[in-house]
Amino acid sequence: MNKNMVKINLRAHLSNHGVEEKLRRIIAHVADSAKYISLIMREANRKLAGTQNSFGEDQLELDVLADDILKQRLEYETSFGIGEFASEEQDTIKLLSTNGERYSVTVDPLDGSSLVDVNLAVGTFIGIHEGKILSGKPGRETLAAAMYVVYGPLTTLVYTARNGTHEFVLDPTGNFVLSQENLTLKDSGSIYSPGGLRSEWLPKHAAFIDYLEAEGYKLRYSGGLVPDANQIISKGGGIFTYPALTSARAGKLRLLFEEQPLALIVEGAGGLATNGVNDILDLVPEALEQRSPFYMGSRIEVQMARRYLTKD
Ligand code: AFP
Repeated sequence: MNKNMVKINLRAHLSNHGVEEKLRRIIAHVADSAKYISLIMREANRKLAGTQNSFGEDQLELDVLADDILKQRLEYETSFGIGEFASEEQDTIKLLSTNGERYSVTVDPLDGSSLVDVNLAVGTFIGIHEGKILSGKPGRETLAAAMYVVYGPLTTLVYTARNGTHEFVLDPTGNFVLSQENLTLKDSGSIYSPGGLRSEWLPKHAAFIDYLEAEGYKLRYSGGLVPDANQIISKGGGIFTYPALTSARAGKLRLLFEEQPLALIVEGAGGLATNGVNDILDLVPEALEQRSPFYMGSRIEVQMARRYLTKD
């Protein structure tokens, strides 16, 4: 960044974009929580907590801490109200306020926690919903904003409040400073990020990946959805896939916690996200544990995926 350029922090950006006041406050407070999470990551306690999350996965102490930091901030901060709160680390929806609040929040506090011990980038996903979390409506109608934070060599935050998709970097003074306004995916890119064991892919998905490889797409896969998706978005194109598997027909990734927030962000950047047939944002979340096959990235690759997956 040019030294003489005025730095725009997240709060100022939200105000300048006319984001509704309560929504603005929620985003700003989640960003503050992410700062603390990035600090505790530096203390590098990579031990298991000895507990399991609602999906039966072993939790790290960091998973539990990140979850507490987010939940406590949203529960006790009084400048806005949160109706419901759901976390990938807990098995039920918590009602944080009974005052008929406008927004509810879903969090995946530390996505990719199996990468913590090898010091690869990990992240946090947030979805901010109008009304209840399981409202019987598609994500497209209920998601007011979404964000993710990447804890890598830099801590970066990408958000959309349906006002484009924007990236901020946590600077040494503890401020999230605008680094890229209106991130935009090109119509197509040159990288692919294929999740799931190849031996468990179904034939139509395998044929699509063969196509990408024959076209010369380069493989980029870390095993962390936040950094893998962020790479596609930051490089301006390409495709991330986590398909249906022979052992798991709905794939691995969770609709509410990971896929719909990411879909809002990628659509805000001009890209697409689908389950192979329908847009991810057109799906109706019916349960916290709901999963779906997932294809996200630039338009041409995602449309091509859809063509392969719906071929007779
Ligand atoms: P962990 O949180 O257990 O590391 O899982 C991460 C994740 O949910 C998502 O971030 C990755 O894209 C995906 O799993 C990777 O799954 P594979 O290990 O099957 O590649």
